[in-house]
Amino acid sequence: MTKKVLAIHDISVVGKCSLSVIMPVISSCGVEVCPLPTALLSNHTAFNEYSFTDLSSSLDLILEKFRHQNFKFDAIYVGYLGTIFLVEKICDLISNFPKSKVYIDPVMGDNGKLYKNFSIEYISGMRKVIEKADVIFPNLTEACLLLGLEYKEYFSKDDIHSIVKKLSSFGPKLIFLTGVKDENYMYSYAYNAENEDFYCVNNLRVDGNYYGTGDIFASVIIGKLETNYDIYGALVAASSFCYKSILKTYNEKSDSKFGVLFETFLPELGGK
Ligand code: PXL
Repeated sequence: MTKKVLAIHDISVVGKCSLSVIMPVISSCGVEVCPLPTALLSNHTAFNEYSFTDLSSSLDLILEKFRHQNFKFDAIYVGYLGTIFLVEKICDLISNFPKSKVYIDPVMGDNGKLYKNFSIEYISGMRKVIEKADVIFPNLTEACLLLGLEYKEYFSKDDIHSIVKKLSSFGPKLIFLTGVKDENYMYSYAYNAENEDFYCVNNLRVDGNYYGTGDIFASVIIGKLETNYDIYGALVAASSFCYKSILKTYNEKSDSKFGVLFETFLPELGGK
């Protein structure tokens, strides 16, 4: 049976990220997405201005109908929330679906910096949210923020091993870590706390900042895990899909602020 994922994220109209990439990517893996938008932005927050309309006031109404209709989801996927109110609310929401697998991307920052409008309070809120998760997808910046570690551009493989292990002590059994680099390569890691397996894949570094790729990476992983790929298979599929999209964006000199050129690769996700 086709799996169903409730995806709780913002919609940014311009600058492909969050629901605009999550929906096509997860769908292309052969998994149904039920989008629950938490906010409507003109564009993502890396542009020098943006509008932000908070949609969280509709959440209670939606949840009430979900309860009346007894709607069920195989999984819940939570990402960019943007307000501390929503961070607190999301813990309640998750507890309404005890049977769903919980995937959380603690979206807060990148390249060593918090995104605009995020505070220390938000970081502590996110530490509580990830306790509810089965699987998390921090990038290196978010991992450091969650653990209270100083961000460095380069970490050794042993450091990364200890970072993912510490993250799993918050509760999630499976950690996918992105945004790790050295001079030549970008690395993505997975750590399974249940058997302590630690996986790594790498791709050549491509110059530039590629917005929305964290959302695309997590979406491929979810699409693949929900269609019975193993952890390593999902990791390889996600990092290769992101790499191809980044390389096309670079080769075609497309402005990466507007997101990566992932669309033509969707059929390769091969959902049956
Ligand atoms: O891709 C993460 C993301 C999602 N949503 C919004 C963002 C960002 C990253 O900048 O600004 C609104």
